Amino acid sequence: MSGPNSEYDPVQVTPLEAVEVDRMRDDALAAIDAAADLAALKQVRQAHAGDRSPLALANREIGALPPAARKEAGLRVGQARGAVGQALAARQEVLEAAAEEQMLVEETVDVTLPWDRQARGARHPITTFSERIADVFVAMGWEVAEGPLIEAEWLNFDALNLGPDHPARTMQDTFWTEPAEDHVVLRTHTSPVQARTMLTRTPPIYVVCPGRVFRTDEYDATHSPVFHQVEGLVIDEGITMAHLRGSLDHMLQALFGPGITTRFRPSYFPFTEPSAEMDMVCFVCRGAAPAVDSCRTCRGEGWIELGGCGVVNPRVLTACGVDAERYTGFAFGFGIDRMLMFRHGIEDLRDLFEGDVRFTTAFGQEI
Ligand code: FA5
Repeated sequence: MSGPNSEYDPVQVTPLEAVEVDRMRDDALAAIDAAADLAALKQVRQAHAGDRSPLALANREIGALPPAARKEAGLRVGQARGAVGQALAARQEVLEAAAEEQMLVEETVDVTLPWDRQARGARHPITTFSERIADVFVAMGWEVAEGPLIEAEWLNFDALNLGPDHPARTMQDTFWTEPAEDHVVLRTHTSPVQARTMLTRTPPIYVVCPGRVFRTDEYDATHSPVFHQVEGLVIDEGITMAHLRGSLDHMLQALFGPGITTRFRPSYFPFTEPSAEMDMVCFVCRGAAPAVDSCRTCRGEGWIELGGCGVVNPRVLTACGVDAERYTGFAFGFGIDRMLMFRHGIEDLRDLFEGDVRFTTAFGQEI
């Protein structure tokens, strides 16, 4: 017969013996110490502090002890688990700091290394400004029209009331292609797009056409043999010079800011009658320059010349198949490069074409 039950039976609760609990704690502390990185520490945490770790299992045994033995065993296991928890937290901190330091070393960028990045291009200011102009009209419901750069002589001149012997043909010095019998030119203005549009569409017509044009002009600070114009054409019933003025005032205010006023000066173009040169008040001195004689933008004029415009000549309407009894229209053709020069205070037109990065960086070109 066995003897009476003692209050504490070490055979049944081996995991709770002091030596055993100390061993579990020391095993855990050694494993924590040995964990070389955060991933290893995660595994150690699982093995020595997780739900199925020896200390957790020992903790569960406490409930099975006689009440008098629970306190001492609970204290022992609790202290051991506390020591493991603290060691884990301390090791976690050390390993996190080490990982961060290593990341900083690995990801260091040596800013003194030679630079080998390919420069990214940017769109040319003439392109972006042309699109901006077109956008102003598109927002009013106009369409963008296009035509070829190499154009039939008839569309560049004859259809626009510039017959072969018309003296105004010499106003635009022309590049002719060979053989001459083909009667093909590099378009001298964007106005042939007017003719093409009228020949292919029926009114009402509201189109804007930015594009490249060519003339045998000298290359200097205000002229280039290759430059850009924007053409506008409206054909509808009851169109007058007032509509022309309103449309252009709107365009200029959208591009140069509110309060920009305009003026017409009498002029002559065979394809418009009456014709005018349009000026806008200098957007820098607002017309004060003649009095103060100091504005670099308008060179003391107070006004900036933009280009030609007028009411479409009925002869042009007829040549292009539009009923001149029923419809009237207006047209304009402005130099985009010159407008851009004024807008940005560019003193020499050649800066726009020569690709000097000191110039183009100001317009977003990256180097
Ligand atoms: C014309 O070309 C007419 N087709 C404009 C027009 C259209 C009038 C519709 C009426 C109705 P002009 O030759 O003046 O007009 O040229 C217009 C603008 O182009 C000029 O005001 C100027 O800003 C610009 N321009 C002319 N030649 C050059 C050049 N070589 N380099 C840079 N810009 C130029």
